[in-house]
Amino acid sequence: MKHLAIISILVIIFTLLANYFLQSVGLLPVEASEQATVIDKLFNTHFWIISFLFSLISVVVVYSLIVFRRKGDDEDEGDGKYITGNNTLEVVWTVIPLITVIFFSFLGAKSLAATKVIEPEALNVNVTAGQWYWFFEYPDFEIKTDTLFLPVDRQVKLTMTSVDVIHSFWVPEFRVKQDVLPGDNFVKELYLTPTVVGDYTVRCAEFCGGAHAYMNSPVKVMSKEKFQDWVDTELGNQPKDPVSKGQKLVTQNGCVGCHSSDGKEGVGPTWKGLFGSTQKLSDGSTVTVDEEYLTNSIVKPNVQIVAGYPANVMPSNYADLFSQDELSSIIAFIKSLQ
Ligand code: HEC
Ligand SMILES: [Cu+2]
Repeated sequence: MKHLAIISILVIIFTLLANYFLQSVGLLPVEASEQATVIDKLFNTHFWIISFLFSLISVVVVYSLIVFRRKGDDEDEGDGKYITGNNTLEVVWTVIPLITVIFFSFLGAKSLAATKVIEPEALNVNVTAGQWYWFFEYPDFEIKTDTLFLPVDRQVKLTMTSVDVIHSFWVPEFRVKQDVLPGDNFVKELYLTPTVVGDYTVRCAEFCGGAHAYMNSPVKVMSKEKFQDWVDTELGNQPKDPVSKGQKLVTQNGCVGCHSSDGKEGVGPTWKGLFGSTQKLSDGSTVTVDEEYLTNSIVKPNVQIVAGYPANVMPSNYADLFSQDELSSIIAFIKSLQ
């Protein structure tokens, strides 16, 4: 009884330690899709079971080795007790694993179903795999590309086919994986809802010949606005006149969260009637708002501070963010607000 108590406590401690170890070695990359959350839950449950089984076996073995070893003055070299069968024990060690396995197949089926939930407003992308490339088509926009561009937080439905052998579409951060088969009868679908903006890589996860290992393509998950921007660029729908271009830029880059175009007070001064006016600065001086002043206010926002407004609030990285052309479009837009 004493041994059983000690072993139970040790098993619990080692289960916790083993699980902590499994969680902290970074077995899984970032979780970047809704489907990944489902899969990771399952993974984590497995980690617990693995930790427990590992501890149960190794603790009992190591404990027996140490505690039940032959002591120095022990002269008895006879055999141990001969045991032939124990029904209770056999039923227990059959039924417990059986229930565990059935439970996990239930969890597995449930998770699989959760990764296949279809949302009606999903973005359609047709994926073609070939030796050795990925190719993507957006039927709604008639865009073709070899980089997979995806908007964040919107489901995408990948309709996939291969032109030659079997490939497999896999972005580890999204967790879900799907074989891509040749032939019109074997078109496969995969549903993804990216949740983290960033750059990923789609790999081929099915050996498909010589350059299989290099069958990688970039996957770019971007904000909804950036995605729309990309679509507009691809379709040649970008505004061409500087004022509309500038308006688009200030909306996309969040300037309008602090600056109004209609005279309303905000975190920063309104842009209405700004150009050509005389602006009071916090050091008591005044300036006439011209193009040079506007440029400086955007790229070096902390040099000249408008009186009555806080310094160091406006982001100071716009010099790196905007090209010369974009800056002049923004200024053209501000100028137009008379
Ligand atoms: C987090 C809030 C914030 C954001 C975002 C922001 N600004 Fe500002 N901006 C300010 C504040 C506060 C001031 C006033 C203090 C100063 O002069 O730095 C200011 C001042 C300015 C001025 C000078 C205005 C005047 O009346 O003289 C211009 C021009 C300007 N911002 C343009 C921009 C542009 C273009 C963007 C986006 C690319 C932007 N700002 C984004 C807060 C912001
Ligand atoms: Cu392949």
